[in-house]
Amino acid sequence: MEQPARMHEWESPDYEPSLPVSEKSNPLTRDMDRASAKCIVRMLQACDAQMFQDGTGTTYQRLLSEPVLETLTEVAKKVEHILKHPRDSLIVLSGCGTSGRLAFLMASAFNRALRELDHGLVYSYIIAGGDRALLSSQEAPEDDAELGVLSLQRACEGQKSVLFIGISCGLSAPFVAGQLDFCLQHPEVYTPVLVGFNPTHQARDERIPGCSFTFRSVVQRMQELAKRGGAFVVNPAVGPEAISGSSRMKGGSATKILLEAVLSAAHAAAFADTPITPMGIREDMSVHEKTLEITYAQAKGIGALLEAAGQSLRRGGRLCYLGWGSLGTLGLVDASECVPTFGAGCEDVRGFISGGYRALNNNEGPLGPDFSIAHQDFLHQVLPSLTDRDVVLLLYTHADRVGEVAELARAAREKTSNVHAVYHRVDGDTAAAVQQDEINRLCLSSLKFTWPSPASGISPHRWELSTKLVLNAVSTGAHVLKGKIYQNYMVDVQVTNSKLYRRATRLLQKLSGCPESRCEEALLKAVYRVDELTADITSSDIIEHAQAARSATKAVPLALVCLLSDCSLLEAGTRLEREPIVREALEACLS
Ligand code: F1P
Repeated sequence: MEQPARMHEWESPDYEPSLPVSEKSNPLTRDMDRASAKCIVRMLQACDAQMFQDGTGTTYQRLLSEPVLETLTEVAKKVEHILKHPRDSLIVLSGCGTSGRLAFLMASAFNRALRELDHGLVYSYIIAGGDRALLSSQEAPEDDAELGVLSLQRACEGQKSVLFIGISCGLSAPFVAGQLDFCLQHPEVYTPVLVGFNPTHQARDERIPGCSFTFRSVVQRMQELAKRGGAFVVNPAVGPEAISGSSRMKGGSATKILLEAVLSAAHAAAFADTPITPMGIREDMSVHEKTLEITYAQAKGIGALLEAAGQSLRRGGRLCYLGWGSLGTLGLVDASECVPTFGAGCEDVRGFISGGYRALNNNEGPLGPDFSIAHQDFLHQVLPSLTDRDVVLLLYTHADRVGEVAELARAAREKTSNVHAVYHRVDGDTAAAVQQDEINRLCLSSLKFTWPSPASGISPHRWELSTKLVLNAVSTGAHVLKGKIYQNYMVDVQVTNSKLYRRATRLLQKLSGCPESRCEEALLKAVYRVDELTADITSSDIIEHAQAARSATKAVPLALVCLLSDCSLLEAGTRLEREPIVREALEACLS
């Protein structure tokens, strides 16, 4: 007889009941801030494995639950239809932050597949804040529902049939809510699909300025229409993030797993007559369980990399990702997320991609000198000042120009011994063995992943998810080791939009035990750098506070020190300067 699945602590209805899954703290990572590099990797592995756990016996749908597979099958059929009838039709993937970056990544990859088939391109992406948001945090536009609608209209001008895939891991971004609402109002053109990782009753219910709807009310309308096949809601739970609320991690991975399964199934149906079935989608997603296993089988190597990156950041050094192809894009994405998540400086973690904007192939093309992303830029701007304190991480596959990798490794090695590599190859491939040997000799550590050849049904795309997991582990772990995390909370988060502002206020309440009003007051004082709040400040709304917070570094740690020690901002600032490791500064206040 089959055993009923064991309920995990976070799945209990009593576990942090006021928070949606995407904002809960994960019981597995409670002590992450005190863990060694090796333990951090193990914790991340356990958290990622939750993506594939069975939800039987709980109220949560999971990635592989029947209803989720059924919905994904229906969505794949809609995609297939557009692929077969592309005239005046479009598939738009849209999201904010990481969700928008993944929308870009997938639209690019599947358009590339179409180009190879000489087929017209049908995918388009939208990211809140435009292409700059691919490379940096632009969180204010996430609150702007109207902007969401305008960018959707712009992307779809002249189209007669649009499949709109809106991604918001927390079912929370007003930018996406606005777009979904617009689709619901124009069903003759738009079929909306929502992708996120909370049950619908946990969708955000906060009023969106200037709108008559909330995210939750839009979801409810979608659910009604879904009964008639006019809309689709895909919202399995994947468990709380390793760092509370950091949806760039599992949220991003699950988005990739699930949408790639849908789009691959649709392409196989349209171009190879393979029928789309829930079982096929299930198999495609399940392969990623194996991707996780193969990746974390190298936990020791990942741990060593994380330790090197952590040491480097602690000593004021930099972490540079030098990538090729889509792995280069993943490096850019991971680096961009460190600023808002950990309060990192823009130079702390930087990504560079071979071929720069030509390879990125983004809608807006080159974004100017503030966004230099080519390897040439690395050679001119970073290499001259590179030292042993800095870490260089090469990200490539056997299909890339390995000679170029060796050349860059040589150049970096002249400046720092801290050169490392993450290299993927397909089983049986021995190309460029000589250059590969040279790269191995130049690198202090090399993580080599060998994937079954595509003939066995595992496509080379798997190395993208694998690289995402490694990079997320390295950048998250390095910041944990730098002391940027308290327990499993991001204490140095930027409060640059309403979601992050609310999260920060909640965190202050939790860690200080003070009432909400006092916490918000302390946060505002830290954002505006004043000891007394003026009427101007108190009469402003969250959007204005979030704007002011763009230039306020360390607002949350400052507010917390003020609350815990009942001191002035000046005094809190001095304490944090004396003890820049946020966790230790807080512990000193708590003890
Ligand atoms: C969008 C997002 C996240 C980012 C941060 C701010 O979230 O930009 O990608 O990590 O949490 O919000 P969502 O709409 O996908 O939930």
